[in-house]
Amino acid sequence: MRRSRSLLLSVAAAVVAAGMALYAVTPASAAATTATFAKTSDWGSGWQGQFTITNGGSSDMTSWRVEFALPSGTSVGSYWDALLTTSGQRYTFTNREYNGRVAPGQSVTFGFVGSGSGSPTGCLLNGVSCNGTVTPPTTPPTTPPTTPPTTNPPSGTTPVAKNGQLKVCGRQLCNAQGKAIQLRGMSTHGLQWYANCVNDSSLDVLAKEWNADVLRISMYIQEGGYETDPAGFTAKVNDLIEKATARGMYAIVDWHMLSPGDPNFNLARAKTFFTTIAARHKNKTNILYEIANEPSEVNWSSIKSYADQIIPVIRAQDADGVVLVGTEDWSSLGASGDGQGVSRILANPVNASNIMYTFHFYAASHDDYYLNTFRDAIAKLPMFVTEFGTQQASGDGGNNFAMAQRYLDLMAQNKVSWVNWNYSDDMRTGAVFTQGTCNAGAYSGTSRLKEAGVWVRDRIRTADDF
Ligand code: IDC
Repeated sequence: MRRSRSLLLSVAAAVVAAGMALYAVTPASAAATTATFAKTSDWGSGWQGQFTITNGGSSDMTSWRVEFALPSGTSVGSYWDALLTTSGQRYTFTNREYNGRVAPGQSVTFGFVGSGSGSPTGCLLNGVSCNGTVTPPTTPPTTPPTTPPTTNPPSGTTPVAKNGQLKVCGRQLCNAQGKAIQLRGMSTHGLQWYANCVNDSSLDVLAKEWNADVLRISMYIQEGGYETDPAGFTAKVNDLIEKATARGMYAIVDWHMLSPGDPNFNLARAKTFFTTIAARHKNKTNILYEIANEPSEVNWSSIKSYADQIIPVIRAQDADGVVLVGTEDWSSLGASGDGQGVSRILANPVNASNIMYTFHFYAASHDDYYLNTFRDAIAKLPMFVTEFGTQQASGDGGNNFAMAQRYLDLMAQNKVSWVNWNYSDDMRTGAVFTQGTCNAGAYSGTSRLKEAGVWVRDRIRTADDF
């Protein structure tokens, strides 16, 4: 009896020793796998929080579950990139089908909005302590050390100096004095491709020779955009905002989602991005937020739901910035679909004030049917044309200047602001500069402009009615 017991004990000791040896050769097992929490913004009565789950192990994690408690008076509202079950004050988040797998050394995040002032406690990741610190509420993100201090707009006669903070009044865009105004300007091409076309000298030309009122900063999310390098693209947008500001132009921060067409696909990214941008630039008077470039293959209620979630995130930082909301079927107000987009917006408008809806058109593709849809919308909704071209919807092919002029006349009569696509030297006809212009750094005058460039420059240069 004694003998077999001591045998058992020594077997047990060997197992423990083997286990420890195993642990020693693969040090990064459960102990280094963490779920860390941070409040990415806090507005007193609520906050936005994010968990980062990091696989410190040596094999793939195939699913995850994060559980924690919140004190009474604090609860979870909307959330993203996870599924949620609740039991009283206990919250259990599990992975979505697309983010359950986490390779060694990799991280995934999910986030949510908390109402109240408490923070998560008793966190468990897959049933084991999260091992991460629950960081205390942080102040909104501060300026990254690499970006220069924020710029003050010049005084004098620039568009921003004359008009100040814009506000939607009725269906119009109004300046700080309450006067309805029209802005006209240019959109960049995708910053992942043509950032070399937006620099101090090209923007001097845009502001001083073209007399542009507004620069649209077009940051793609997919196709090599934001999702590949959030910090890098955020820094680039910050830099271009400062450059527009220094020249007295308005800046539209264009969240250039395109494919997939459901803006909710990028909701978590949009929340992170717009929180950072709005916190940094909230004291400027020249920022407009375009939250969804071109939704497609998604119904209006999903676009509205996205807008209803992202606008409070922006407003928590920058209470008075005008927000521009994309519309059905590539911001065609549904004209590229069943044509009923305007009535669906009217029946179920975005739940916020100080917003406008967007319309995009390409004059060689979008004739009277689109123009009539747009005319109808102008009479009923606050509208902003954040993108148009004089050519086909591909941004290429022959120009239809006569059709484009009909749109411009309608917009002038109704003081609808517009932005043309695009201020780059891409090979397509819709890029204003001939190929090679940006490398040559020769933006001044008209010798480097394509036909569409000459045409739109003439129409941006005419006097403003501020
Ligand atoms: C086009 C660019 C083209 C690029 C393509 C892919 O001109 O170089 O390869 O995007 O994203 C839009 C979009 C805008 C399009 C533009 C022209 O908002 O991204 O740019 N367009 O096709 N909607 C209608 C037309």
